[in-house]
Amino acid sequence: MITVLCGGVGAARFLSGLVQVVDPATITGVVNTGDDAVINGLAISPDLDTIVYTLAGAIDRERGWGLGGESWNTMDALHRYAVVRPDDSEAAATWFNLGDRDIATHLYRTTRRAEGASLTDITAEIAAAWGLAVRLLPMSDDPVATRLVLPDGGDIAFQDYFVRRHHEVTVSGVRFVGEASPSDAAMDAITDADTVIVAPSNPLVSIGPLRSLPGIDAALAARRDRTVAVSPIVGGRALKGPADRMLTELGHEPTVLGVARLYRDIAATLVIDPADADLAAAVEGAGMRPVVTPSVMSTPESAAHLAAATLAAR
Ligand code: FO1
Repeated sequence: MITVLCGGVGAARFLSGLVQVVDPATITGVVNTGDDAVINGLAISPDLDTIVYTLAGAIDRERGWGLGGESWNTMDALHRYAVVRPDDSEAAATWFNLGDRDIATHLYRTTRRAEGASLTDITAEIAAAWGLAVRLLPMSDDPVATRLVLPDGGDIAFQDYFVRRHHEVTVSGVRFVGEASPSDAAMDAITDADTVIVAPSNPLVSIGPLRSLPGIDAALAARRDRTVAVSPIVGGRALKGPADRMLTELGHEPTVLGVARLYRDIAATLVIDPADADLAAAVEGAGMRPVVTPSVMSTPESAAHLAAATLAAR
């Protein structure tokens, strides 16, 4: 059994490679929910949905989120109300784009939440509706909110930072708010797995929320020799999103060495791209065994290659 610790787009592409090289029924994804938000009254779990849509072959590949071939009639209609919205209201939020068909997923999740269903059960239902064989688990059934600390000491919600402000503001810290525990299923998936893979996701705001849950880091450290991490940084740049800038702003080196220093306590091996081969010795010096293999997942074939090389690195 293989368990993959997941954020959003990078993890989704990695899983889409992994299902090509092993039986999908042997794969469990434990997914970050620190990005989750209630927007326009809808419970949205962006990382879970990105993974479901990607594995179902329904993702908009260019954006990396939402459904391909979407229409936006609801968002267009919402603009009518944005002009009458009181200043202190979050109604008619048009900064966060919800496609017409994507909204169906959020309506389902929101209604099931209101009925008292756990996010674990709802996620299984959504994955089944899309015909997925991979088991997807939210990291927790409790709400956890990733918040970005600004230089003035105030903090903002993740989607406010990422989407509303286009991750253009400087951040001075990350906070995870909520008295959350990992779900039993998520914890078991980590402790029982033959191999744990840390997907090429942002170490601070995608994998960080998972690691902030009580017991997760200790469980990973206890099986460190059977855990492989894949660097989301290639040639000093994040493949997608603000991970490189965020690493710098928060005092880490924006390279595979910085990634190794963040992961060395929980994983023995770090997969890095040939573009970073010159840092392999430094990664080793930091306490991780480097494995060099092409890590840019621009095609289904390259994602499958990375997944196979990651499994071979065990
Ligand atoms: N990302 C954007 O950059 N702009 C959006 O308007 C946006 C809407 C959106 C709607 C549903 C969903 O599941 C994801 C969405 N994302 C959007 C992506 C998402 O918020 C981020 O990529 C993740 O939270 C980071 O992993």
